[in-house]
Amino acid sequence: MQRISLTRFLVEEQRRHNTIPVELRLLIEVVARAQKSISHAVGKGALNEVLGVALTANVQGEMQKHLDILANDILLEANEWGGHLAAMASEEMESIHPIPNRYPQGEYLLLFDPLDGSSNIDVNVSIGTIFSVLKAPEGMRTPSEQDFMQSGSKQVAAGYAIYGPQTMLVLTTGHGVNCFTLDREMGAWILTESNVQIPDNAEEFAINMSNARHWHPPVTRFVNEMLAGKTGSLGKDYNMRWVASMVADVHRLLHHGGIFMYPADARDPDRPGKLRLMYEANPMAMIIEQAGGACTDGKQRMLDIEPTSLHQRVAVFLGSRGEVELITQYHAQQTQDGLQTMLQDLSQDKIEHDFQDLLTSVTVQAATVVNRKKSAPSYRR
Ligand code: AHM
Ligand code: MG
Repeated sequence: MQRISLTRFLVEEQRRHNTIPVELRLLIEVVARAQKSISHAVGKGALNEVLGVALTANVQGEMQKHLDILANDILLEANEWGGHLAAMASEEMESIHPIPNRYPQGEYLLLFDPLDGSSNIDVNVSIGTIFSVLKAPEGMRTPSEQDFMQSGSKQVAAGYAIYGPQTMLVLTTGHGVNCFTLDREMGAWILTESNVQIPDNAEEFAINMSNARHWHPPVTRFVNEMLAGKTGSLGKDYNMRWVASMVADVHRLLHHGGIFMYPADARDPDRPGKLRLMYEANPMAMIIEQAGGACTDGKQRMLDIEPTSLHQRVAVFLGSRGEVELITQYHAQQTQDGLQTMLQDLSQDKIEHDFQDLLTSVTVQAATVVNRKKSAPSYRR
């Protein structure tokens, strides 16, 4: 097998498509180097004394693990000095991290979830690092949160590293999806899968079933249809998997086909799902689309959503195109049905209202006639 390193791949990609300028290549290489260090720390586990809860909470109010913080620090440190970035944002930090003045400022913005699948850190189940790269807006001087408010379609690169039985890097720069495996002895990322395409024929779904009682009707309907198997309306037997690490669930369905769902539910109307648009949904959506799949929030294409805040949460439906289209259609149908009922109620109200008006006016007229009659002079015959 010819061994193509990450650097060689990126250089040749630039020659082919002209979409990876040197700064972007160097930036991706630095992120990939940081991911090697994180992989090393994760691999050491208890030997590194980094397992367990750190007794701090992140901006989302979730308990941080030692490794969450370590991974965050590794990424910050590795990316600060290279001169390719203007600022970074992380799921683990409240506000953005501009590049300190002592280093040159570059033209890119980097976003990351340093260690996704936190609940699996201490139990030796696959976890990962997700990242997304945006171009800083033209003319930007001091980076602010506002500069990050760009839809996912503006991403120039996205990827994740998965720390599992093998450590792998899955990357897109807008021309397909490629996977690299970490050669641990050599310390090198080697291209092991080119142009990954998500199979159309989905037979797996991933969702946290314990939330079923809170789901909205379109999700309940869709999951019930999948559970009905061959004899149901979808005519297929589906298998279910839930690792509770998005990277692991997405990595599996990228290869097997299927649909991953983390829907919004009825518990808290102000919380549209659990996952974050900027650190999880957008980079995964870019990867999935580049692999021929689809990703929506149930209503619209994920990559078209205009973000309003850095830590914004969003419902996620991603995977094989057919399944994602179906659940999105069910959401649209629910909205349509809701509107129709509203219209019906409205027109019912209107009929009642008009009838009341009519009744009032008839009563008034009748009263006038009666009064007129009463007040009319009575003639003796
Ligand atoms: P995290 O970024 O704090 O690890 O949370 C995100 C993770 C995803 O990887 C995974 O899909 C989901 O949370 C699992 O959630 P749950 O524990 O509700 O099943
Ligand atoms: Mg996460």
